[in-house]
Amino acid sequence: MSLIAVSDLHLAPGETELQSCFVRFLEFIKPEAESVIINGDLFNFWFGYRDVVPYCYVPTLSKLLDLADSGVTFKYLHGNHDFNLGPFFERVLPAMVFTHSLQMDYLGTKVHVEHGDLLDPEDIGYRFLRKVVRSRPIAWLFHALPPHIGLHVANGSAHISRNYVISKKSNFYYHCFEAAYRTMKSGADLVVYGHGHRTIFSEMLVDNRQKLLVMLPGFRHKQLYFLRLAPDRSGLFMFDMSSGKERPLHLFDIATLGKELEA
Ligand SMILES: [Mn+2]
Repeated sequence: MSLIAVSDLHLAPGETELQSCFVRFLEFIKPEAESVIINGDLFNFWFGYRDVVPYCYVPTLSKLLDLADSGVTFKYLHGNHDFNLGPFFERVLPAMVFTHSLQMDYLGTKVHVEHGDLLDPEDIGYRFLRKVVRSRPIAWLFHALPPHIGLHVANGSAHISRNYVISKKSNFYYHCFEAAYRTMKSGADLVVYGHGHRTIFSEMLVDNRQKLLVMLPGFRHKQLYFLRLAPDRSGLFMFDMSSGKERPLHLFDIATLGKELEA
């Protein structure tokens, strides 16, 4: 049995190919997955309305339910595009929802998962915007507007999406490593981020212990990148949407993470 993590797939209305790939991927992992972590930005925009879900996402939602029916559990971390998950994810599926980060133990390895939109402390403008879009008046406005209008406006402004690249001027990746180092210093053995839309697979030595930082990029060149934690086959993998097969990118032995190196 394995734990699977994905991030930043940015599913969007009208882009059925990527959604079909995700549905196919879910079917692919169904026999082995014990738990699936969605590390934010699964959708380009999601708002948890009280009574409706956008019909364009029915293939994804029904496949998630299918996995839940077969015993798979879900953990969903807020992204910056999907932070108001609402009844479907919180009560129907249901997923355990995390607003910022999640810490868990997997086979003795301490795992820290975080979307990553707050890693850059210099990005004051984003922090302000984040507070505004997550405020009660904005949520109230969304509930008050007919869904087709709210979704139209939000999808229109959220298309920064998959091809989004962190600004060259930003020190995002520097902050990423710095935050990971701090998190490892306080005990984590494996740190998993998303948000950057780039792949990072970096072994780090902290307090003479082997640690690992992974950044999941979402889709890259029609491949869905995912992290698998399993006793015998842990690693960063790519799922190819045309062949429906997986390919390992970096494998690692989860039993070595957090272990002290011999002098
Ligand atoms: Mn993001």
